[in-house]
Amino acid sequence: MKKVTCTAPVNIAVIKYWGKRDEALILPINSSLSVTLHQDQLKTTTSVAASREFTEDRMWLNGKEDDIRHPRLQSCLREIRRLARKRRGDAGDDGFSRILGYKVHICSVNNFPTAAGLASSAAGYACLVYTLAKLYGVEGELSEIARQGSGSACRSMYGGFVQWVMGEREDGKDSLAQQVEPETHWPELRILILVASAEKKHVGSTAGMQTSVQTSPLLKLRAQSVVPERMAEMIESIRQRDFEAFGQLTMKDSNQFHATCLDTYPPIFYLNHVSQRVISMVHRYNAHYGQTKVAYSFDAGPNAVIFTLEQTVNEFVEVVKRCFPPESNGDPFLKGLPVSPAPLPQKLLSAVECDPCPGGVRYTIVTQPGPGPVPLQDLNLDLLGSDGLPKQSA
Ligand code: 2P0
Repeated sequence: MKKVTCTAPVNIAVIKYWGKRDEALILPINSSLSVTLHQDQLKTTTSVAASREFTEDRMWLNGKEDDIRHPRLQSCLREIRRLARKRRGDAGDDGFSRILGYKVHICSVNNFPTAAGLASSAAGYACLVYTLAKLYGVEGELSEIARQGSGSACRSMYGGFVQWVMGEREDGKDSLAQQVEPETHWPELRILILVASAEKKHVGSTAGMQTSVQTSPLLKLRAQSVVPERMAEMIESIRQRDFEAFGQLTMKDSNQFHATCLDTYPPIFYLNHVSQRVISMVHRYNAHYGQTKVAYSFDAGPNAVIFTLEQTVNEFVEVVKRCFPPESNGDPFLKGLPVSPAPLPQKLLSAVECDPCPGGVRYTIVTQPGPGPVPLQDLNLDLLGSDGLPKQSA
């Protein structure tokens, strides 16, 4: 039996992907750009084993056996095996070729609750593709395959700041992720995830974007005339570490994405009353300082992702606690990077004054940009036992 274990990160888009031009190959109608989050706080771990003894391909997700026949999973398996055959064609029988004929067992877990509504498909498919590539000894460009698992997964194949170039070809060979800057480029950047609700989202991304493509004129305008310019501006703001430009553009792009959801017919609502309060809190905070010190972004759910700089974290967390007094349910309100108490000047307090909404934010994860997928260092932490079955079940 050959076994490999790797981990992969979550990413948050600051220029959003919403809408496909090809459903089967997962080709987008616009390019997008994201920040890869640090795996110390959020990651997927995947173990893959291949053995002559296995009679079928099998998969376990977060401790429960899942259907391996899922079409997108099958696309990834098929494509990576195809690539392995092609790239290793001339290498002869070096051990990799032999295991290509074996069935695989796949076991994957997230270190964050799926119920938190955080995008798990991006980290999940990135991790699957990266781990399979290591198993079969495939090097080089893999984002094209991760993309076929889930669009946003291609951006989780790199660390730091990553663009997914939409490409032009019909076969998708040029629809790839590229690193814009590595995670070390902007060391002061911090990301706070304000987990707003445990509700399951009403409309999944795949179905939601399909309806948006069919019905929203705003989405068409966005893809054709807004995003191309914004991509260039966003890349420039990152290169310059210009938080004012980066933050403004991040908020505007999140807002436009949610406007296209509202422009979809029937409309899709991902933001809730907590999200709206976060938006208002951020704008009041920035207005008090007369500059963009904090920026929000929302995906297909009500959780807020906050971008800010290290020097602002302590004070802003105090503001969050004022607006959303933590409800003690035994769990800590703050997870991740350390936060220290900070005084809130009276003038600032009045500026951000709001009706407190107790428990509106369940907890906050503090993190920073991080690296792309990596092989697991501590081999004792792998997920499949010597019998090829999960060490732990749900
Ligand atoms: C993004 N989202 O750019 C956008 C912003 C949600 C809002 O990518 O159908 O799970 O698997 O390609 O990647 C969520 O969509 O959709 C997403 P599929 P995916 O991060």
